[in-house]
Amino acid sequence: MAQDLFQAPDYYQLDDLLSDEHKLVRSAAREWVKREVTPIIEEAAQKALFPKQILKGLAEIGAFGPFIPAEYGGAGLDQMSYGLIMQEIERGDSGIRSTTSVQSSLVMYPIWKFGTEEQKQKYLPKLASGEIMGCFGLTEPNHGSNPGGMETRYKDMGDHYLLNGAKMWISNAPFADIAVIWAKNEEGRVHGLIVERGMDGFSTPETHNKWSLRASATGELIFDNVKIPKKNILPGKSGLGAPLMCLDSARYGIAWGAIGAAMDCYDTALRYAKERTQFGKPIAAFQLQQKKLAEMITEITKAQLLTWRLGVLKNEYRATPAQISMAKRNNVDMALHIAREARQILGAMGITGEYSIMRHMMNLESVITYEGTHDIHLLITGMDITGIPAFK
Ligand code: TGC
Ligand code: FAD
Repeated sequence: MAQDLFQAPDYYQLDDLLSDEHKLVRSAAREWVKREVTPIIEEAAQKALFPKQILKGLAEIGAFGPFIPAEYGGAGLDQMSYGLIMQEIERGDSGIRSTTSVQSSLVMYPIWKFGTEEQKQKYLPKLASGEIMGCFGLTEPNHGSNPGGMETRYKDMGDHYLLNGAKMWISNAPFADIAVIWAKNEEGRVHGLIVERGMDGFSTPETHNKWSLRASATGELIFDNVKIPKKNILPGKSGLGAPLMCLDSARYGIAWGAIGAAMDCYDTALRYAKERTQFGKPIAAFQLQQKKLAEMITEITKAQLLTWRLGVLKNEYRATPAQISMAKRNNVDMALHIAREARQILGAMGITGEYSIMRHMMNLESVITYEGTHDIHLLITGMDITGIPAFK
């Protein structure tokens, strides 16, 4: 890929709303992405390989469990910092942000919130340093938007649990050392369990032929009479609300991340439009191209404001799940729209790996589907404002 000339747009001077620490954290992540992600990401995506060599660097910039307290190896940062790190990483690639979101919000978060002290001591420091990696199994072949219908079950066998079932579309599954998975007990109540690679009957086949999120490894989790030690259950919370709380944290990070992808597309398109000449003029001089660019920066600015406010609410423990849904839905849709418009500004060059835009566009097709589809988040807003659930 060409040299990384990224300059972050800040049309409404939102930097004034950030603390020095926020800017420092963001700058470390931004520089790291320029140095370590940009040079390798295009080839990784083309070859559909997860670039494992970046894990150490992700840990060093505090991307694994930014909000986890330092006593468990986390960076002990606030939610605004978490969001800014996700923004910068997704500016590089949504697949890398996926790996990071899963590790932080879907693996470390449930262990921290619902785990025993022994589980926290055992897993969190190693997850924070990237020594071990995790994945999160909620979706099943027959239950995506409706996780409450899950069929994966565990039985109490006295000295252990016996786990059977399958999860599908699981980010990090092919290489994860542990899986935080959600299964029903004999009474039909959902609980979280920690499954470790190497347990008999546990396998993680990789999902191939993706056109999207190619630099992220996706797979299945298959449980065939897996014996789970009783100490591996997460005792702090049961019911579907437990995995959904994890999703709230991840969806919040995605709301920020999508802005990163949008900023990269906008910045690339703006630079290209000023440099590319047709009919004796830079294409940026044509009203049609200016309309696209002006609308992009308007939408990015609106998303930045929405998300900054969400960060403030999240820091104050006042952000509701429905507010998070609104931001995830709006920002991912905004980013996908900008990616499509930006690609057109680049003409034929837009379809090549010389520029990041097409990769962002393809990635965002997954981002708009996972962690709750575009439709599901709309229904969550609908339920919130009317009081009537329209899912069923
Ligand atoms: P419903 O009856 O409404 O709720 C069941 C219980 O959960 C509580 N709850 C929540 N709690 C916290 N946060 C939320 N966002 C919550 N939403 C609901 C609710 O209060 C209730 O609690 P209780 O105590 O009364 O039992 O559930 P439902 O079965 O009607 O489903 C509602 C629905 C459709 C909104 C929900 O299930 C949903 O969000 N579906 C989308 C599924 C989804 O997002 N899957 C994501 C899988 S993980 C993933 O995609 C990772 S990608 C990672 C990456 O690579 O970045
Ligand atoms: P479905 O639920 O079958 O939905 C299909 C269509 O029907 C969608 O357009 C949807 O909006 C619509 N629909 C469904 N229900 C309704 C309704 N009530 N009203 C109106 N429309 C409706 N899951 C994990 O657990 N862990 C992971 O790490 C993970 N990583 C992923 C990585 C990738 C690359 C992808 C693509 C997915 C990942 N997922 C993961 C799964 C993801 O969360 C699901 O794909 C998502 O929740 C949607 O489920 P589904 O694909 O089964 O679609």
